[in-house]
Amino acid sequence: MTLTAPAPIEGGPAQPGVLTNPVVPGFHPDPSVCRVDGTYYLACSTFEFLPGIPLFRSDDLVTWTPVGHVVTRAEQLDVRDVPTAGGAWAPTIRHHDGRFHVVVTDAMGRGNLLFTADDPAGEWSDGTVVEGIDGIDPDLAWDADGTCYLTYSGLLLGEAAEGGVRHLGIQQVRFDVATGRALEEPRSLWSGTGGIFPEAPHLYEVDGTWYLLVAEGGTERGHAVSIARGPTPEGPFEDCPANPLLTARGTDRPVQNTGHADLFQTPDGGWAMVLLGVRPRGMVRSFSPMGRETFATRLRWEDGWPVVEPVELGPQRPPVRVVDDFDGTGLDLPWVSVRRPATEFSTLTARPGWLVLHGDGSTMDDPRPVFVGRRQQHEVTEVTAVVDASAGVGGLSVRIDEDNHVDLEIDGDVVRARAVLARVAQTWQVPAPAGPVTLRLETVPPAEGFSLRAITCDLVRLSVDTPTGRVDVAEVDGRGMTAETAGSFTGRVVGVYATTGTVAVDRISYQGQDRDR
Ligand code: 6LW
Repeated sequence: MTLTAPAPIEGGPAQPGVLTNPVVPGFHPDPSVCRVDGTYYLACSTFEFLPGIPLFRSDDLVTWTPVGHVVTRAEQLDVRDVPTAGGAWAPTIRHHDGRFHVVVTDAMGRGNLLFTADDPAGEWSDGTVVEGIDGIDPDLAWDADGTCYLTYSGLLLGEAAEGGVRHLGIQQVRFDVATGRALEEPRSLWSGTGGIFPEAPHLYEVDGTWYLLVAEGGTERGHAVSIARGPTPEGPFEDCPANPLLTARGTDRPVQNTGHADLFQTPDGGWAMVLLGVRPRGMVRSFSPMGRETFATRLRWEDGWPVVEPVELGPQRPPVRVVDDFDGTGLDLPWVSVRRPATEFSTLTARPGWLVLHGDGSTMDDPRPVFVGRRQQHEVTEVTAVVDASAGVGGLSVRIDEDNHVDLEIDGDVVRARAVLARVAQTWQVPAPAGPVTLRLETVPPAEGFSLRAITCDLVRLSVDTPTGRVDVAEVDGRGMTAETAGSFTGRVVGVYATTGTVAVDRISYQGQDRDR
C-alpha cells in the first residue's frame, strides 16, 4: 500500500468495531479524550517537539485521523530553550459551552496554559497562563451549575522545589476559565493509594457521583491507575477497594507501564479508557523503542466502581508504506522538528519536489538540530531517503534526543554512520557513490532465543545504495535508543538532517510492520 501524505493513522483499522492497540502508535503519551456529537478527539504530549500537542479524531474509536495541532506558533508555547523532556506535558482536552479547551503543563517554561478553539483543527488561542496554582497535569471539569474545577498534580519543579523534587499530592481549585485565575487557595484531594508521583488526575460526574481518577507509581514499570469517588467535585473521596484499577507491574503482559488514563463513553453506551503504555521487547522484555504510546481498553461498572479489562495488544494492523515526495508547498502532518519550527531552516519551494534543509553548523548532538522527522510507529521498519548532499553535509537519523541518536550522513566522498548512545560516539565510513544517494535505516528484530544477543529490543542497520548494490555501513544495538535508557519521556523519531551547507531530499519512504508479541 502506498499512501501519499498527508497520511492518516498508517495501516488503518485491523478489524472494524474492535479497539486496536496501540490506538495511536509511536511516541504519543499522556492521552486525553473528549467526545463531541459522537466524534472523539484525542490529544497527547509532545515535550520539545513542534508542532505541539497533536489532535486525532475518530467516529468509531478504531480509525484515528490527525486533525492538526494545538501549538503551531511560538507565542503559544515556546520550546526554543526548554531542557530535554520539558515542554508540553499531559494535555487534558474537554468541550464545554461550545468550545474546545486544552489545558496543559509547559514544563520548565510558563507553567500551566489554557488554550481554546471553536474548531479543533485550529486556530487555537495564544494560551492563557493559569495563575494561582503550581504543579503539573491539569484537568478541567464543570459541575451542573457551571462551576469549573481545575484539578492537578502538585509536583513542584525548578525553583519551587528548591533544587529537588517536592510533591504536594493531588490538588484542586475552583477556576475562572475566562481569566485563567484560580478562585481560591489550592485544596488537597485524595492522592491515590500511596504510590510515588500521584498525577494525571481527571474528574468526572457519572450518575450524580463524582469520580477522581489518578495515575500513581511513576510512569515506568510501577505505573498504575487508581480511582476514588465522592458526592461532590471537591470530595470527600473514598478509595475504590479494588485499587489499583489497572497496572501491569510485575506481570508478563505485552503492554507495560500502563497508566495516565482518561475515561469516556463508547458509542454503544459502554465505557472505555485511553492510557499510556510501552511495548518492551528483547529476551527479558526490558526495552521499548517507540517510547510511551496510546492504548485503550474497555471497562464496565460494578457496585458503582469501574472494572477495567487488561490492555491487550492488537489486532495487528497490516504493514504500512508511506512515501513523501515533497511535492506540496508545506510539510504534512507526520513531520515534526525539535525546539524550532521546520520553516526556520527548510523549504519546499526553493527546489520544487525537494525538501531543502539549510545547515547552520548544528549537528544531531545539538538541542536544536536542522532535522525533520516522523515518529517510529512500528517495530520493524525500513526508512529510505534520496539525498543530494553535493552542497552540504547531512543525511538520515533516528533520534530520541541529542544524547541518543544514530545517523547516516553524506560528507563529500564518504558516507559516514555515527552512533551516539548516552553521549558516547562511534563512527564508521564507506566511499560515497556519485549523485543523489539512497540512504537506508532499518530497525530489525534481534536473534531469537535465550542468549546475550537476544537481550536487545532491535538492531538499527544503516546502509547505502551504490551502482553495484547495497553496502552495509553499520549495525547498532537498539537498546540505547529506548524509553528505558534515554529517559527523555519521548520515543524514536526518524528523519533527515543537515549540519552544514544545503542538503536536498527528493523523497522519504517509511515502511513499518509490527511483530506478534
Ligand atoms: C506527565 C506525567 C507523566 O506530565 O509524565 O506519565 C509526565 N506521567 O503525568 C510527562 O509525560
